[in-house]
Amino acid sequence: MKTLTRRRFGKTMAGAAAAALASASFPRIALAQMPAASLLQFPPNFLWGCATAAYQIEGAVSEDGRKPSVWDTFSHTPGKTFHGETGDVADDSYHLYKEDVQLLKNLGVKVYRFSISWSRVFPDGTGQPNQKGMDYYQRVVDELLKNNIAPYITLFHWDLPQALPGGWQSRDTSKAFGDYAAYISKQLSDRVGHFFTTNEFTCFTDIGYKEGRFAPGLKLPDAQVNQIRHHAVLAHGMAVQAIRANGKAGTQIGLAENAAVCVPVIETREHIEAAHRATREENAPFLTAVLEGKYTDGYLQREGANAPKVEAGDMKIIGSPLDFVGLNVYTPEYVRADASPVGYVVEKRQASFPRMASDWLYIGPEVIYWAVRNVSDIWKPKALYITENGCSADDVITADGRVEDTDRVMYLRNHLTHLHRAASEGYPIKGYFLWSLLDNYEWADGYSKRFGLHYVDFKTQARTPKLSAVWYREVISRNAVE
Ligand code: GBH
Repeated sequence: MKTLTRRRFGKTMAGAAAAALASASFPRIALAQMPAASLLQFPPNFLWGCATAAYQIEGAVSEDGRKPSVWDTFSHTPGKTFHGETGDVADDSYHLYKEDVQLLKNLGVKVYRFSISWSRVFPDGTGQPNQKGMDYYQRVVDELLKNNIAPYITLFHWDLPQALPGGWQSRDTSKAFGDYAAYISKQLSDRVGHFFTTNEFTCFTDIGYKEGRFAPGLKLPDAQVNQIRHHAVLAHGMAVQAIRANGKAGTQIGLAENAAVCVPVIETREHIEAAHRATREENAPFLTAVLEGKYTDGYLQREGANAPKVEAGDMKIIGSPLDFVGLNVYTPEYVRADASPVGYVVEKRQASFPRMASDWLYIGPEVIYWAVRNVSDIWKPKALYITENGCSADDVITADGRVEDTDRVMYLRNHLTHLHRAASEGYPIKGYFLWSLLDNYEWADGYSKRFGLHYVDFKTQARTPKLSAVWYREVISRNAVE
């Protein structure tokens, strides 16, 4: 890998990465040597995958007619991101997508979740589509299908077209999102069977408009933030209806949500019930609204005069039936039963609670079991996917091109063990998308936090499989975790 220092390395890269994956530097244990009984076997046809997002990997931000999103503007504003880093180049996947598909193929994944940059396809957010932008996604889909990998598409992963007046403060943006979803589903649903509307409501509403740490970097009062949240869930519902009306019959629609995951402090009936109550209330503006078609009384009471203004018909749109729920799962909230009116308390985390390389990434592998179980018990979705799970680690590449990310392997192995519990108890969990295929632009953290199975040298764009990539390939080939 050392020799791959060219900016563009074309076909050699995929070959080199494949060779590194298979190389003697990570000797493989023959499957026959593994006592089958010690493996936690996943259901047949379980879908193993990886996830990425457009602004985090594509680069090519002004190419072929793409116009800025709010993240281009935000990242180019001094002081907003780590060292002022932007997604201008990122992983250059706009040009290197074929190599990236080979990385997926070498892992053996069956599914790949990626997002579309709205402003690549509609540079102004609405109006005329940009054919060249659309063509890129057609090429990516072609390449995936050619390699027997099913594309799962996220329509919105935070990169809102800058041109939309008022952004999510405007109800017109929800409508524009529906129109964009209609267009994409017409273009792609002949070959793409699964769509996610939005990714993680809280990150493009609260964090963007209330805390100001993500684009567009505003700090608005609660009443306005609640209205923004409402526009976001409304946009989701409008997109669901647009895809149903314009996509091929049978197209599967869901969303990818980082719901607050409430883990009972002790697995007893009272704490489990408290975790259920907490799950509904802690997710009231978002997942609960989407899955119930209403805001909880608790949310409306808590917000009082700041509650969102809801127009007739909105809640029905927001609650449009889904084919599946996607959950992005990272960090647990520990909940215990309590005699207060809400009936639960979210515990404060002790200072000693372990975490990965990102400050917020507390480690509690049972989070993935409870994510599936709480959502299933409360709302009985037809199907669930883990749409993201993974971690940052302080990866170091050795002179001979190895990344021994034993901490990431530990993190993933433990999470999959708990996911196995959910599958074996019969919850309808269909697949798992590991975040992420490769190191990428980690939003406000710039390139300082690495989440990939593949190490990316951002100067050369060389991709190197980490130990975790080799490990994940084993998981996939055995359909089991050890
Ligand atoms: C996901 O968010 C995103 O979907 C993905 O794009 C991202 O790369 C990945 O996880 C890893 O972060 O600034 O300390 O307040 C996960 C949920 C919510 C976690 C926002 C980080 C901000 C942390 N994220 N949060 S902090």
